[in-house]
Amino acid sequence: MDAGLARARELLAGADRVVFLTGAGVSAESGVPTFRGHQGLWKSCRPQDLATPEAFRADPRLVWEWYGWRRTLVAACAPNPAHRAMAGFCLDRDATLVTQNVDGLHTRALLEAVEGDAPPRTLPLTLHGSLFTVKCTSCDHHAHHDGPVDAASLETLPRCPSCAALLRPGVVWFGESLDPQVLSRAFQAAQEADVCVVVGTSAVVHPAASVPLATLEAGGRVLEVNPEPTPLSGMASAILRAPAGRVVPDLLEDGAG
Ligand code: BJW
Ligand code: ZN
Repeated sequence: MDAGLARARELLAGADRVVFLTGAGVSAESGVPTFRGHQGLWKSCRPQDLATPEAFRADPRLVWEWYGWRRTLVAACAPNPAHRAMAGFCLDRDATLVTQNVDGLHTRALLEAVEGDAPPRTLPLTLHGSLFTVKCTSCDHHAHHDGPVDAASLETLPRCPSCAALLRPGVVWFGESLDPQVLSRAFQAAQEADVCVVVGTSAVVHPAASVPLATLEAGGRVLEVNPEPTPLSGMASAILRAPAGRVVPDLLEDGAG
């Protein structure tokens, strides 16, 4: 076995509690584009035009068109071996999955893993919301919403059933606060974890990128899975420079705990 993988498995074997922090890279092998990097979404679109409350106020039709396109793209994707390995690990071990991803693939992998059995004890903590929910721009209404969105004009965009204001995607944009309960559960899990496994994130967006720091500050270790270096790499006790779908199953397979 590769020395890096052996070291990483050893770290996990000695851990009672584990927290995972994942980002777009974990879904790359499922066909979901990442944000940054050569083929990332931000190469062809500017985040300030699409992923801020100001952008939605300025042009809700354009923003909904983009989110509608991403919904269709993600709906055609399936969990990959990394999602499935993490789901299996979370069902067997004391582990919490925290994700920045809005694609729902971790949840789908978990639900597939428990098919026919009782529902999983906990679902992933989704720091940045979900592509398949909406919230009202005026009242508290929020709901699951995975149907098609007609972004042909302002008049055809989805409206709130309670107050008729525009609905918006149920995601967290730049400059917006994350759900305080979700955030607090993520940081608590990170503080209590012996190991934080960070998979497929550039670790530049905060407060998500601070989750592994909470593990380190509480005396735990960080293990990174990413083909490229990140600001977290220098703090990691073990690093696997490989695509998540290839290496995460080997990392988490039976025997690593
Ligand atoms: C693979 C792979 C393979 C490829 N296998 N790996 C502290 C310091 C500086 C700034 C701030 C700070 N605190 C807050 C801020 C401001 C801001 C921020 O962080 N800005 C920085 C970018 C500078 N943060 C916020 O605004 C947040 N809100 C907030 O803090 O509220 C409080 C507040 C309010 C007002 C003022 C100030 C504070 C909210 C952040 C919301 C982020 N939203 C997005 C869009 C979500 C909706 C959507 O999807 O449309 O979330 S942006 C985008 O980035 C998305 C992602 O979740 C997020 C992180 O990206 P991620 O997942 O890391 O993806 P990539 O593409 O960056 O990286 C992919 C990685 O995978 C790469 O490393 C590849 O190498 C790797 N990879 N293939 C494994 N096969
Ligand atoms: Zn409303």
